[in-house]
Amino acid sequence: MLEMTDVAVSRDLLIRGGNGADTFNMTGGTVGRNARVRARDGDNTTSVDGTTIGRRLHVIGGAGVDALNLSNHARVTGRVEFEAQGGETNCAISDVTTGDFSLSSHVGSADISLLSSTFQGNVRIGTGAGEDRLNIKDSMFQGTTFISTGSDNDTVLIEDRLTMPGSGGSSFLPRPIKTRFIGACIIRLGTGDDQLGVAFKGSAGVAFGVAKLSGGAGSDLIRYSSIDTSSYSQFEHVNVIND
Ligand SMILES: [Ca+2]
Ligand SMILES: [Ca+2]
Ligand SMILES: [Ca+2]
Repeated sequence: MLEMTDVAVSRDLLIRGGNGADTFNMTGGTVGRNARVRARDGDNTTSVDGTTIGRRLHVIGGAGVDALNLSNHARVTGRVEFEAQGGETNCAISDVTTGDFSLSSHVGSADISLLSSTFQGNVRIGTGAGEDRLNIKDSMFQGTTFISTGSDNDTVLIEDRLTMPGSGGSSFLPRPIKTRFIGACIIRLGTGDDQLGVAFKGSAGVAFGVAKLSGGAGSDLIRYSSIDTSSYSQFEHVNVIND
């Protein structure tokens, strides 16, 4: 276990784990340029809570569980790269601003949540084999977003905060949409029986510019709410390919 609290690193930070279980927690503080974590084998968790990183955060896992948590107004000016290897992958991002974001995982399930965050650059998520789950909520994607969940039965949910109940009780007041894909959004679910849900169960809706949603081979379920009202998802152009 390595803990860093309110530490200011003027240039680069490199953390190397061993082959056991490694936990690295960074709370507050700053890194002037790049922060790099090589976690190696074993069950590893890297947490960044409220830290500002001037350029890039690069986390490389090994065999075993790889987990990355970013939270509490952490800010990465350049890019976040998470290269998980074999085994289970967990990634929780909440209240974070970053430029680009990339995540790659391989065999083993991945559980990813992107909540209340802003991605100012391009986002690329590839989760490969294994039953993967991706939940996006209340977040802004300013560049191009590419999501590929690979083989096996995967689930992708894209939501917004709930609408508020109206004074009449049963009706719901529309609220401004927070989950927006400003650049193109391409989602490929790959082989397997996959599910993609956009803005269900009282969600305020999700706004897309250009969306290309592909189920891939298998028995897939792609569901999205009605188009073109203030309280439902808005698509300028959507192309659903269920092949
Ligand atoms: Ca998969
Ligand atoms: Ca799949
Ligand atoms: Ca499929």
